[in-house]
Amino acid sequence: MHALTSLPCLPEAASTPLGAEVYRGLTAFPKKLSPWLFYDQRGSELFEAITELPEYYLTRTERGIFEQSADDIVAATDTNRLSMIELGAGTATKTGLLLAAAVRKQESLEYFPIDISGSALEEARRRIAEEMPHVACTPIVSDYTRDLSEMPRAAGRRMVLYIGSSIGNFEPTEAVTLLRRLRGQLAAGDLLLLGVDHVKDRTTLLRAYNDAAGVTADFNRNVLVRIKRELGAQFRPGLFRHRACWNDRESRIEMHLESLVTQEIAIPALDLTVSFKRGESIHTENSYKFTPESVAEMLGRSGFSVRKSWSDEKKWFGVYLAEAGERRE
Ligand code: AVI
Repeated sequence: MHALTSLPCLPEAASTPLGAEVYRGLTAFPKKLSPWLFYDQRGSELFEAITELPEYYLTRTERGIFEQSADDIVAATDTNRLSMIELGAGTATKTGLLLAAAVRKQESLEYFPIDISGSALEEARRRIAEEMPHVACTPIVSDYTRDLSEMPRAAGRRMVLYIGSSIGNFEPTEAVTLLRRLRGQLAAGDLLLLGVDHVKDRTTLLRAYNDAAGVTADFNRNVLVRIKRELGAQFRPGLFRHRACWNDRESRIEMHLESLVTQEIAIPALDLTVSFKRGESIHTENSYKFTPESVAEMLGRSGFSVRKSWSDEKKWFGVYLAEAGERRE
């Protein structure tokens, strides 16, 4: 005979992506929340502000690599019929340097920016139409982390851009799963241009996630502001402290929100009350840092092989051009 088990009857809000993630994350031990929760309108603005901070070297360094080597990157693709697809393109500001280099080489270019934000893509499309008449830009509004089936079938060789070290916000196994799914949508010989942040001295890494102006702290706490607003939770986000630390064994920066007091937080939309001890934290983000070897290994496990790479003088950031190998059945 089977024992009767009662399934928990959860409120409707727990079945939305946000509600389900918050329910799962805040009832887990240790508590955690997924980094995609950062990116509502305010979170995206705060992230834009982070990219301009003196301590946040990532964006500036990658842009420097493109300024220096965009022509060389395009030359290394070895074709005059290149098209570009960009995952998580946003407003595609850095990409302009690569688009311009491709137009110098082959006169015209098809470019497909993919992003979950329609408004960011519209801004990209308008700017490109104005400034780069030889680029045919077709924006695709889609969440590439869930669905890659909209991958455009452009003529010639496709190069997928996945820049900004976004791959570093996935757990290593998830990163390989995502890259393998991407490989599954490509033909042998198609290309991936991957931007990753390199392992470096701990002080530089920690400063990038602990800026003096407190923008990263606001970005981190914004997840709480969002839970408060969208799920009607009753608490003060200011009673959580932003904490970033370097986990050397896992090669990652971790971000946490640490409760400054013992408190109980009611989240009516989820029919949930969450208790925090003083000093207890919610793990909100991992940002993995790579070495040339660990990038090659991740790409190899995903069906790609590195063809060429570029870096800055200090070797702080890396841009890797990888080729999709033959499919193994
Ligand atoms: C989007 N991603 C690459 C950023 C990073 O550096 O991991 C997100 C971020 N988190 C804190 N600051 C920036």
